[in-house]
Amino acid sequence: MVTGAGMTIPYWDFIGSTMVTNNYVRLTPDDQSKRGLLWNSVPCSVRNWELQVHFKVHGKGKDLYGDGLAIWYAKDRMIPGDVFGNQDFFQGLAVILDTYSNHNGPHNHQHPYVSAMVNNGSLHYDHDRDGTHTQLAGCEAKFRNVAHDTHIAIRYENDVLTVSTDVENKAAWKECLSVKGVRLPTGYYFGVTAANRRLVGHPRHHVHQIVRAGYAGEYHVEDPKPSSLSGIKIFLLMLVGTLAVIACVVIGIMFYQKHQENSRKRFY
Ligand SMILES: [Ca+2]
Repeated sequence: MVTGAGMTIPYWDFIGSTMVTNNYVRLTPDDQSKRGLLWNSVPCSVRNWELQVHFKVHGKGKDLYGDGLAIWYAKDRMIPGDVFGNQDFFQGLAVILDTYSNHNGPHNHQHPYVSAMVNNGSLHYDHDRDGTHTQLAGCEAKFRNVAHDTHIAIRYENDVLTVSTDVENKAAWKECLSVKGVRLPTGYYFGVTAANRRLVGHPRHHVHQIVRAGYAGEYHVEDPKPSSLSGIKIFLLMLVGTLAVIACVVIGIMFYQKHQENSRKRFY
């Protein structure tokens, strides 16, 4: 797999057809057989979080197909594969934005379709059935080839997974799915991947912005990380405090010397 092109982004890695520009990350161009991967390099250490992704799926003409894109919270990162650019049999969460109706199995929804899937590494994502039998829940969302901005928010709080979209240019979140009892560990990585595998219709998949909010005060009790984290925090605070005191003393001495100099000057 080739390394992506363009600028670097701190704490993000990318491979495949991914290209980074000033304004967006292009995961796939409008060509066949492309896949692009973008992964954060810092594992998520908080129990509760929200990820908002501002994205665009667009291309020439009205009949867009492609595969679509997926937003990940997964154990392994940067492994290309057939699940919207990422490896199959993944461990973690996938929120899939499927733009192509493979439609070989019974389901009664339209595409584009947003769905969530949690996997412990044993489940295969079945494109032929559009992932229907492995999904937790899903909803239709018309995010394809629209002129306005499109957003998705994935919120994971107290084992409740909620996915909302803002794709109708109303500047308001619309709940797509909400599932209780979803167990996800800390220490996994966030990523966004996309793929164009079809013979016809290859949309460009762009990511414009990714915003993550964590709720640092809400660690689970059994999570051992907070103590070491707060230890580092205390050390850093002490370091900053010490540096501030040293800076004050140095500035004080300089001010005093300057003052002495000035008062001496007055006598001549
Ligand atoms: Ca599909």
